[in-house]
Amino acid sequence: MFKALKEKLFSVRQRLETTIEEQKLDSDLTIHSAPSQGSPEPSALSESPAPTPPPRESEREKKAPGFAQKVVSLVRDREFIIAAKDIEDSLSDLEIGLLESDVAFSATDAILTRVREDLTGSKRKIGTSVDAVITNALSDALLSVLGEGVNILDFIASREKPVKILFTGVNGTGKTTSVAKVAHYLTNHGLTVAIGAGDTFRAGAIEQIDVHGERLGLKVIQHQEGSDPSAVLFDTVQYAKAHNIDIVLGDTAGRFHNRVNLMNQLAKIRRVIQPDLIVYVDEAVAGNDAVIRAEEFSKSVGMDAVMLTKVDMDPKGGAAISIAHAVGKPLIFIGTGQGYDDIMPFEPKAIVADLLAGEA
Ligand SMILES: Nc1nc2c(ncn2[C@@H]2O[C@H](COP(=O)(O)OP(=O)(O)O)[C@@H](O)[C@H]2O)c(=O)[nH]1
Ligand SMILES: [Mg+2]
Repeated sequence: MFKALKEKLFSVRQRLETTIEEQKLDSDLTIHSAPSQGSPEPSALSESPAPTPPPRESEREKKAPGFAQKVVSLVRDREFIIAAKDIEDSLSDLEIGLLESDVAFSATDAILTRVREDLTGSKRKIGTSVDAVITNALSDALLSVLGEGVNILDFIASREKPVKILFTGVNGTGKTTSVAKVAHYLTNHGLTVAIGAGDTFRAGAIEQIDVHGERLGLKVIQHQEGSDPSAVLFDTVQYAKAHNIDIVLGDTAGRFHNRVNLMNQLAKIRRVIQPDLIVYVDEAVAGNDAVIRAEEFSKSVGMDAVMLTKVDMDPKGGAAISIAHAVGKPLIFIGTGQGYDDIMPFEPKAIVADLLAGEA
C-alpha cells in the first residue's frame, strides 16, 4: 500500500539520519577536544595520549573493563542538539516528497512544522538511536494529521437501533460497492443489515445493489427508477424497525455539490431519515482532487466520516494522508479492491507504522 510514498519517506529518513549522525559526531568531537572544567574524566576521552606512563600489562588487564565502561557511559551521557539549519535541506526533501505524493498543502505544512519542532532544539543523549528519533518525529507528525480514527463497531454500539448510515459522494467513486463491502464487514461482526437502494437516478443502479444484496443474502429495499430516494430509505428504516435489524445502509446517487436538484434530494433524505452517520465516499486515486471535493462537500452538505476507495490502485497515498485533516472528520474505512473482503477499517497507528516500516 502507498509504495511511492513509503519510498519517499524512506529516503528522507535516510538523509535525515546521515545529517543528524554527522552533527552528533561533530558534537562528540567537540566534547573530546574541549573537556568541561573541573571534571577529570573528560581528559580520558581526549585523543592526545595520557600524560602518565602506561600501566603494566597485568594492571591494564585488570583496569580495562572498568575504564571502557566509564568511557562508554561518559559518551552516552553527553548531549547534542539538532540544529534547525542543518536539517532544512532534508525537510525540504520531505516537503517535496509529500507534495509529489499528492498530500494536500495544509497537511504537508502541518507535518513539516511538527517534524521540525520535534527534532530541533531539545537536548538529546549521544547514545540515543537517531533512527528512533526520526521515526518517532515522523510518526507523531503523520498521526497528528490523520487524527484518532473511529471504530465503527463502537460507534454503532453507542447508537439506538437501527443505526442509519448514508453513503454519499461523486459518481463512480465506489459508493455502491462500498455499501456492499460495509454490509459484509458488519454482518461478519455479528450485526444485521438492510440496504436501501437510494440511487434511483442512474440507470442500472438498483439492479447493481440488488445483485450485491442477493450475493450477500441481505434484504435490499427498492422502488422504481426515478422514484423519490427519501421514500426508499424511509421504507428501509421501517423494514429494519419491523425486523429488529441493527443497521440500515443507504446507497445514494452520485452527486456534485453544484447540482442543485441532487443536493436538494440529499437534503430531503437527511430530513426524512435523520442518518446517524453520513459517509462521504471518494477514490484515493483522485489524489488532491478527492481532498478538494471532500472539502466542498463538507462545506455544502456536511459529512461525519470518509471512506476512501481504490487504495489498491494508489501508490501515492496523498488523499489518505490529507483527507481527514482537510475536512476535520475521520477516515473510517479504506477500499482495497473489488471483492467484498477488500475493505479495511482505517487505523491511523497501523497505517503510519506500515508507512515507516522501512524500504517499500
Ligand atoms: N480497485 C478497486 N476498485 C473499486 C473499489 N471500490 C469500487 N471499485 C470499482 O469502482 C467502480 C465504480 O464503483 P461503484 O460502486 O459502482 O461506484 P458508485 O458510482 O460511486 O456507486 C466499480 O467498477 C467498482 O468495482 C476499490 O476499493 N478498489
Ligand atoms: Mg452507485
